[in-house]
Amino acid sequence: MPAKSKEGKSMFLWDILKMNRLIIFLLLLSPLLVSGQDNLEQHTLFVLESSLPSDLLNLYTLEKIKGNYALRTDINPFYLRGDFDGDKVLDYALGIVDRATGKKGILIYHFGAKSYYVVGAGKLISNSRNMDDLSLMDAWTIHTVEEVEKGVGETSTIKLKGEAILGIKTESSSWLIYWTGKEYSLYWQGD
Ligand SMILES: [Ca+2]
Repeated sequence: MPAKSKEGKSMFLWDILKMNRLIIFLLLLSPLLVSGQDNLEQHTLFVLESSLPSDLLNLYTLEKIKGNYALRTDINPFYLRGDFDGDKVLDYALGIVDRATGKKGILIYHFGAKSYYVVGAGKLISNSRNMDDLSLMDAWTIHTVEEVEKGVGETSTIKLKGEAILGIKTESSSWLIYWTGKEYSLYWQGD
């Protein structure tokens, strides 16, 4: 049946042409899919930035800060308020990501003193066993109790000058980030 075989052959060629068109279409579409993810990320960052209190936004949008650090989008809440230096004025702690290394940390703003500190995000944290990245922290909260129990592996106890940040790796470990009067230091709580 030559006519049938001819038709079958042309159908086969037609299928290949359709397949090629589909592949070309997908190849053309792929950059759009990637940029769609970028747009989503940009939108998330825009929403978070728009949600910042104006005092914290003014600090964050300084070129030397925003130019070097992106907002951390994978922690909730993405900023905390507490009196970290103990001057009775509420301060801010904001989750950030070092743009150069992707290492995560915290931007702490002493609102009364108008000074800020970067904890982690590529900078070594005092008494942290050489930690410069807080990516492991998947939850955080304010620690308001002044008396701190002696932590696992710690040789001395500490007395807090203000409130501290309790960093948590859920179902694993926790630590305090607290103001010593000169710098932010880490104090392990439990493993
Ligand atoms: Ca304060």
